[in-house]
Amino acid sequence: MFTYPAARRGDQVDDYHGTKTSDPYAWLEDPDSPETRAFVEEQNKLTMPYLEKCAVRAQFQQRLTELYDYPKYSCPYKRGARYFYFHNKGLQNQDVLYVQDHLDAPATVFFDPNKLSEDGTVALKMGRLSEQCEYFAYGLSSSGSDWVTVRFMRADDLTELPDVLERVKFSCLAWTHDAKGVFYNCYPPREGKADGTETTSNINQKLYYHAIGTKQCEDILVAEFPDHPKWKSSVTVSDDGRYAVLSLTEGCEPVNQLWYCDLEQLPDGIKGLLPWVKLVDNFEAQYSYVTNEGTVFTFRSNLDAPRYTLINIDIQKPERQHWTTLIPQHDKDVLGFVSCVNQRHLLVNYVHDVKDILQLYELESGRLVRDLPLDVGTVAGLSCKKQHSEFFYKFTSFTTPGIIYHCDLSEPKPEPRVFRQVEVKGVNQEEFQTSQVFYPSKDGTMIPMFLVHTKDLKRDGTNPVFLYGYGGFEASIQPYYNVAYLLYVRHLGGVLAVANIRGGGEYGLTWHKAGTLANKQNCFDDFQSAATFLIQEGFTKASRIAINGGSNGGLLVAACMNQRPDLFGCVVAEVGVMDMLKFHKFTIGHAWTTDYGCSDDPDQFQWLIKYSPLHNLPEPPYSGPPYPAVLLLTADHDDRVVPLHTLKFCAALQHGVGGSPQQRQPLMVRVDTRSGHGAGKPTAKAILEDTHIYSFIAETLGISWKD
Ligand code: X99
Repeated sequence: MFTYPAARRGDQVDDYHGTKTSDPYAWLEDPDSPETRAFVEEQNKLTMPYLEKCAVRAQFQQRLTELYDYPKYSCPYKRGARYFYFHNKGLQNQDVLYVQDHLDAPATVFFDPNKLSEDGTVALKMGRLSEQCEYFAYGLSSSGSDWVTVRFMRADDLTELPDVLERVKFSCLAWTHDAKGVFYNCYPPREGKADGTETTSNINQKLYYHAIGTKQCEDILVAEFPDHPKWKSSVTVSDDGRYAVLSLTEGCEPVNQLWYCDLEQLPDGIKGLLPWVKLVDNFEAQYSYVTNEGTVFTFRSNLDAPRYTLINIDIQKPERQHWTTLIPQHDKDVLGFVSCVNQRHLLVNYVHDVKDILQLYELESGRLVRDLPLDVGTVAGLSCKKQHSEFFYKFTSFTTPGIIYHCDLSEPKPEPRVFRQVEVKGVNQEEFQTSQVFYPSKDGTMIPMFLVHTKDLKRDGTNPVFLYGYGGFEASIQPYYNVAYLLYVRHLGGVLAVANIRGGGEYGLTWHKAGTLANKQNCFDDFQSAATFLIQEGFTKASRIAINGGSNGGLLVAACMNQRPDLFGCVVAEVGVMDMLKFHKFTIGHAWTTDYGCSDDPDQFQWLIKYSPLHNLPEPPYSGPPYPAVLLLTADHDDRVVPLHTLKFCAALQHGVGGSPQQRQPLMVRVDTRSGHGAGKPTAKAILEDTHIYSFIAETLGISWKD
């Protein structure tokens, strides 16, 4: 039994369309109050010693550090005449950007974020070289926050420019081809701090042009949407440099408006609000710029095509009846990313049952030229440019850290060749087996799931399982390399299961929509059915299943735990959305109403109250089945999903379940500092966090270390 810190229960009651809902821990919404700080401190005082004392902690940490220490590389990309690529020697906190004159030439450091902080908490968020490689514009973020500061450097001699752009968030960063400046987005100044620990709503984003050598206060406002505070905008400068292509979004749904501006038609350059031409002025479908040949633009789109298609629009004949299909929708596979290469080719990715396909097409005709060889897994990176004949792509899978291929289409018989392959040290890939299974969900829908385990696994119904899911925002969870997963399989004798539940984009827009809004329960049913399947198939039993998810996946595992506390042995919910009635009020939460709906609407309130993790916890005294062991994680600079979700959920969980005499498993929260939602997390923090997560799972499921 654990004694949890006492947390005051306030008397706040909210009225949602006549339904009174109490919010006793609303006081935790203020991240700066002494009471909130004390709550966090007391929780950490309980959690951190517990995590540190877990039986496998030292071995896991040592082995994870050892196995994580392998060189990592991104695909190189060419700018001007030089090649740039990211590289991490192994345990460096942040990847370093290198430059070389040609592929066999020695590389030198171009930009090293590790130099910017002692503890690696300053990360490079975005970096853009100008077209002829005169300048490098780059955005830095601190402590994992979404806030970005943009700076500039001369690319030839690496001298810093005085230009600084602040209050940048959810921004594009696009050079005009004359290298005179960049398009970027920022939010208007507001009262109070903006360091990522605040919770204030991000609204009224604006689009600016910053001319090199000027002050930010002189930046040219090129687009704003005062009647639409939730709109976000993003500029792509066309491959030929002539057009600024503007995409407008309202939330996270894959739909946008598409406006453009002919930069050659501006008599004195960019001097004020641009004369945007509205090619698409509604949010019915998504249009992503691929390339253009003169006035004929190619877009990836889901217009009447839930699995996506390529369309051509001649902006001189913008009416719908003139739009043509370049590559039609596939019968089954989802058209993924598309890039133009070698002037007249397209590199096209398809997702076939959650595995990647890569093909080369002709831009002019949409004709398939050839398949590019790819093992079973994921294209984790692709670099190419329309005017260059060569391209690189990086393959990864659960057991392959990365193989980078290089291909030059100017050769007489171009053939992709392995350019770089990192050796997996310490783990023998031969010991692992990856498979894909399809299991039925509650409504009979077949759900794909990847399983990774050692080849000698016995199906004796007792194996520990690590079941991961996400289920939202059209995000597909494709195979990826994660050292901690391999340790779980190899040294904790576990089975990794990744369930491709609805809400994601695995089979396109239809699959996505089947897990949103009124259909959100499908995500939870799919995930619970994964656990049931693994039990029925003899892999495991409920008390040996750990479930894990982050962000929308934190919501997933918390909701599943409330619905079936008996089905899982351990729940690890990272940076989760737990208060479904209030999420839209904080930072960028309003953008997620496209997946979740919003409690302001009476019908949507009814969907949300049914599964909101915070609102579906038991009241004491609780006498139902004991809850699984719970580890919640959040961080003080998470301004994507603000920590209050996890803190309120933790207080309510400990209050509702923590006092029950049958509850033997811990219900804990780990609150990190100088850390955020996940992006840009330094290696040292990532290793420590994974160590704590897996040690907690091993401790609470009763797993011992296997050498
Ligand atoms: C977001 O909230 C995306 C936020 N975001 C933008 C960016 O809207 O990061 C944007 C515009 C332009 C540049 C960069 C950005 N997302 C992304 C959701 C899931 C996602 C998220 O973080 F759609 F994949 N969530 C947290 C959803 C629930 C929990």
